[in-house]
Amino acid sequence: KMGWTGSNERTFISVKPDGVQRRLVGEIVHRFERKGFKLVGMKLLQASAEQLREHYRDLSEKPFYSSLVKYMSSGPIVVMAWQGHDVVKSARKMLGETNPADSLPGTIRGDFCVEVSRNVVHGSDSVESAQREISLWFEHHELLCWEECSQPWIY
Ligand code: RTP
Repeated sequence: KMGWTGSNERTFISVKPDGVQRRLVGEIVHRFERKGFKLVGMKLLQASAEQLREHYRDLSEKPFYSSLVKYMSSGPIVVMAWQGHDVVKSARKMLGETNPADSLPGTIRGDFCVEVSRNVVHGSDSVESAQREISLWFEHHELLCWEECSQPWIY
């Protein structure tokens, strides 16, 4: 079997308002680039409460649902689609645990935050969630399926 099996998998990553305000966008993008994943979609936007209620619809019964929607709409977020082998699972590892206090140093949450209610970054928890979330935040034409060029760009 080839090493490229499953390399078309995609996940949805977002830098939450606290991450944008703390200038962590570059740091987070850098980690995914260094890991070897491919950026296939990215934009800065102000999410509406309506979009966020849909994004977090599985959590609608949770006591923190409305404060979560308020937090996520409190400033711009960066939404991204990343592609690569087992990217959903790897990204969750790179993010750390939902609660930063349980996140190991070396993970994004382990390195940059302390509270579950300000945990800097979101990542899809399954391939199915990733597909749902990517189609919720991106138009089809905003996702680019690009290949490494055979031209020698680096000289
Ligand atoms: P995310 O969706 O942001 O990647 O987080 P997750 O799957 O690790 O965690 P989930 O349970 O889906 O929760 C979504 C986000 O809700 C906030 N949260 N607050 N007890 C609380 O106050 C609480 N629990 C969760 C966090 O921002 C969490 O990332």
